[in-house]
Amino acid sequence: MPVDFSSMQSVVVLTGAGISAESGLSTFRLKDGLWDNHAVDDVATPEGFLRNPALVHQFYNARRRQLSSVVPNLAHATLATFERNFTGEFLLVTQNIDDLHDRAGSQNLIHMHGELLKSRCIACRRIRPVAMDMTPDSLCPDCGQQGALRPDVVWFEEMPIGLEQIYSALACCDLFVSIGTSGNVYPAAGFFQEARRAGAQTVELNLDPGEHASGFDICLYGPATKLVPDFFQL
Ligand code: BV8
Repeated sequence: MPVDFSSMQSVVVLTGAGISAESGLSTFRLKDGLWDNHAVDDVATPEGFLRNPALVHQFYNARRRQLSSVVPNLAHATLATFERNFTGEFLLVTQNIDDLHDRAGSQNLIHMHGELLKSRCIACRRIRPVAMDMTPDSLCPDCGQQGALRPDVVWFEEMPIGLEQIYSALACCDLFVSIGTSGNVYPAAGFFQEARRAGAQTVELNLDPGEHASGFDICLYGPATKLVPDFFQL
């Protein structure tokens, strides 16, 4: 179902784990997903990290190691190409902590749940690129503190990144496209309502209907590597 992009001034796209599925990265809530094999409270909360930092580091180390063996897929590439060609404002907000949008060339990109390839020191708060495994014995390269490094990701009950910029983009967008997310996690799951409130057309591109499918103007279902190029007419 083509959309007339020529009349559009501002497009906001939200992505979730589903856009990286065809690159070989696990999603969270589908069968055999990340949450099937790990208790969320144990690996994606500040309390879980305090309780057992070694387990949390193992969970993120395994996901970080996997990044070197996957590449962006056609859906990631399509969004980067569309952004280059689009004459209006384009913002890509991802819930994903992988680097596939970055490697595909997306520029105006917010990782609202943080990034797997960054570490944060609880002691000195410095954020740095990280490619190696971290353990509770890792030393902070800035302040030297042992055991203070954590993945620079947003866990449950922590404040997502870039919300002010995201909400101001949603308040004036003509089109909001949600790709590969189940719509289970807030505040991302509520972005489509903010866009609707601004009078935007809302679109869900997903393998199957998300939690809020009935709230979108256009819903198209199938694999992202087919839906996204078709929708963005590239
Ligand atoms: C917040 C860590 C306050 C990083 C994640 C009590 C206290 C505080 C907050 C809360 C609370 N109770 C509830 C909340 C809110 C809470 C929340 O939403 N809970 C839910 C469970 C009800 N949210 C928070 O805590 C957030 N912080 O609220 O701060 C605040 C906020 C605003 C203003 C003021 C204060 C923090 C949320 C971030 C949590 N961190 N992970 C990591 O390990 O990755 S959540 C985790 O879920 C990931 O980040 C992931 O990105 C996110 C969403 O999952 P999806 O990406 O949608 O993945 P999923 O598997 O679910 O779905 C995949 C979809 O893809 C499916 O629909 C499938 O059909 C589709 N698909 C599959 N294959 C394909 C495909 N589509 C297309 N093609 C394919 N091939």
